[in-house]
Amino acid sequence: MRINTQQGIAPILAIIIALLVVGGGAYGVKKVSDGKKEKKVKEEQVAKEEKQKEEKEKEERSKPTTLQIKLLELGASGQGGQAVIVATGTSTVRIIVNLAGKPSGVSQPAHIHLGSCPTPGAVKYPLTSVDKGASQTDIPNLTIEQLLSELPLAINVHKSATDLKNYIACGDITAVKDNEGGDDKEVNATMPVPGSSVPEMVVSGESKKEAKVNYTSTGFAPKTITVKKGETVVFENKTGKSASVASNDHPTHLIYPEFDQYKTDQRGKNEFKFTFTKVGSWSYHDHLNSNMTGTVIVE
Ligand SMILES: [Cu+2]
Repeated sequence: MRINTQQGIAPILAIIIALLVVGGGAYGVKKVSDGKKEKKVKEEQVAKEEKQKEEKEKEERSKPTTLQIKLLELGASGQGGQAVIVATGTSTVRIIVNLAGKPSGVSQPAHIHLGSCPTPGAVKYPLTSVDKGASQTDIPNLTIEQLLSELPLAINVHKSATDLKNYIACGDITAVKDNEGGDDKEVNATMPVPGSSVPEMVVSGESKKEAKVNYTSTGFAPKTITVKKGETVVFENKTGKSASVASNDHPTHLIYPEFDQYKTDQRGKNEFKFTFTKVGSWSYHDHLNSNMTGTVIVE
């Protein structure tokens, strides 16, 4: 029997062609779908990046720049009020305390304490004493975020320097921002505070002499220094940390109340100049590290 080659091969060829077409088609389809996949991945990435950017911006916007703290009166003091914590510059926090109600005739020590009202713990940051119902304090090297990371903290006002155990107003610091509702809360860092002016230093005598005390990580040197009445002592902080020179006893600073860096316009500075106008032996300490002590003898 003669084999008709043409007839025999034709079906095989047809099958091969068919296979090629199907295979090629499949390959083509795969290629298209790959391309789609790539595009999808790219799109997803772009969307993800956009979302991250948005979130970052949102976070930036929600960074607190002002906190409002309600100060509740304690012991029926009649002196409730409010405190405002506001960022001034990049690394200074200003705390403004305003008490309503009948103002006390005396200056009223105030601090940020560890813990919560009405029984806060140790003093964390001393504040300017409240005078005629108002007080303003700048704390350098601090941000509101940092402050919030140290919670629980409470602002506490004492009845008087001689009656510290009696608390008259207290408010827990919370992360609630003032821009969440409310319309009467416009506050700015330059808001004047009545009664908060820094008292002028009274210098008696004409002595311009200056004595120097260096403060390093090992302490004040010289530890005891003797000066004449009217002489100025320059305390230089070389510890690399925040410090605040104040008369003893910690934390009331009452033996020489004016000799307290926090109460002067040199608050937060590394150099504190103080002119001694009272004869006596004045022990002092670094209020932020109260184990560090020294004595100025004024003759
Ligand atoms: Cu102190």
